[in-house]
Amino acid sequence: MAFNYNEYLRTDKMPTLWCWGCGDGIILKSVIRAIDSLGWNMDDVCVVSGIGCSGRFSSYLNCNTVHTTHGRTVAYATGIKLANPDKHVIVVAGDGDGLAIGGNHTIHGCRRNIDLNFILINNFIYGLTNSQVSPTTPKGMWAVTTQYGNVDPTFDACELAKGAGATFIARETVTDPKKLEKMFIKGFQHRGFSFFDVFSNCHVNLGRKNKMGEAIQNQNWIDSITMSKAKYDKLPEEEKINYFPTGILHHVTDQMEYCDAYDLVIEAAQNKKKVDIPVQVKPF
Ligand SMILES: Cc1ncc(C[n+]2csc(CCOP(=O)(O)OP(=O)(O)O)c2C)c(N)n1
Repeated sequence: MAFNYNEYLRTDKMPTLWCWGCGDGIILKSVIRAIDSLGWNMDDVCVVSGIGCSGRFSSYLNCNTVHTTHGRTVAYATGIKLANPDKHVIVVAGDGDGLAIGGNHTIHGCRRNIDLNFILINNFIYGLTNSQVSPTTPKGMWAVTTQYGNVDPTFDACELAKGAGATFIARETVTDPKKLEKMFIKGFQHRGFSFFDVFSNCHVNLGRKNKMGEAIQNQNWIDSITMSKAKYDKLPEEEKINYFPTGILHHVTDQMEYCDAYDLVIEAAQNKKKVDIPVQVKPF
């Protein structure tokens, strides 16, 4: 029997505002399929998104949703999770939203290891506002704010998340929705900060002037810069600069989750004692 997406969607909001061929719809479907596989009740799910094409994500899912201010998803989601620790909180942010204006919040969400599912929709550009350069726009590419070519180096969002202390980190792309779905199923079950770097195509605003103006050309480019972690690990060091590894990149389960840590603080405050946890000088 065909999968019934409508059960999970606000069908009155269809069609979406996303451009034809946009990868964001693939991510939406993969998230729905993961929620369905896990048997989550939509009343127990809260989706928090920022501003951007990616920000529209929360409008389309028929669950508790908050469409927050640009770059502030993690701050809102932290409050929501602390007040409702038994709910599943999914955060959706673009590369501008989550790494530029909201980069600070993203770092601190990772550091606290709060049980959020943070989906970075990484399309390498500010999509909604028409092609401003983002922290993941590759060096050398055109953007409306880098008309002569972007000279700013980019960075690996997963490495940032790892350095900041996220305990589940994975990357997949919209060109393989099955892998995307599997990644979400695995990461959604992790208790702690799950960071998903999802490469999506924005052939309209990134592709237009960068010789990949069709969805398929932009997706082929995404395929050309990614490979499985197993293959990536075997590459000579000097070749690694051309590729991003995909799959589960980091997963640790021995770090305390933030709602649990906060419970200790509440208990300590009630007993008028200092919280009883060992001193730890590095994240892990
Ligand atoms: C405080 C603030 N600054 C700037 C904007 C304008 N703005 C809206 S969306 C956006 C960038 C969106 O890019 P990204 O986060 O990469 O998401 P995408 O649209 O590509 O999904 C900007 C700069 C805003 N809404 N609020």
